[in-house]
Amino acid sequence: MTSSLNKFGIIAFAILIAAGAIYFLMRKPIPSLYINEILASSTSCCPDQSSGQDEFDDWIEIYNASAEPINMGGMYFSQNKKKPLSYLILATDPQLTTIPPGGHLLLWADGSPEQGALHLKFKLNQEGEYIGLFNKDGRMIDELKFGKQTVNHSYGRVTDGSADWKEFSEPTPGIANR
Ligand SMILES: [Ca+2]
Ligand SMILES: [Ca+2]
Repeated sequence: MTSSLNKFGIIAFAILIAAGAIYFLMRKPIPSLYINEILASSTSCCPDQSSGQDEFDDWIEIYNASAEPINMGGMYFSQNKKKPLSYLILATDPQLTTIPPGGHLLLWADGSPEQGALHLKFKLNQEGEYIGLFNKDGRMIDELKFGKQTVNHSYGRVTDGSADWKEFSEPTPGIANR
């Protein structure tokens, strides 16, 4: 009796390990997206015109380094690494939220989600802060910790996807950093 129970336990354990391994191997790789450029304080640069008026909103540019289109709908931003699933990017408009291979997407950090799927529920802190981009399953895609920002200057990767960052006096929202 005891040995058949043990056998059952071992089989159940083996099945559990196999299921875990299959899940681990089958899950999708983390998308090749980068937080590529941000603007945390704007009075004249590149207004958001989605309301019909010029709104000098904060923004976050994302770069798709992969050879496939990537839909950001369903992903999350967070200002707190311990709470990755803070701000959902709505999956209601894939045409808006899909980035072509090698392309860029501008998300407005304007605290006005009613303006559409590209408008986030939070704004960036000009004094500096943490922002992270997280996959649907909570895995981190990319993160950035930035310091105090100059008005109308952006902070971005020196070139798209590069490891080095710099301040840009001429921001390049939605196009390659240069
Ligand atoms: Ca806006
Ligand atoms: Ca850019």
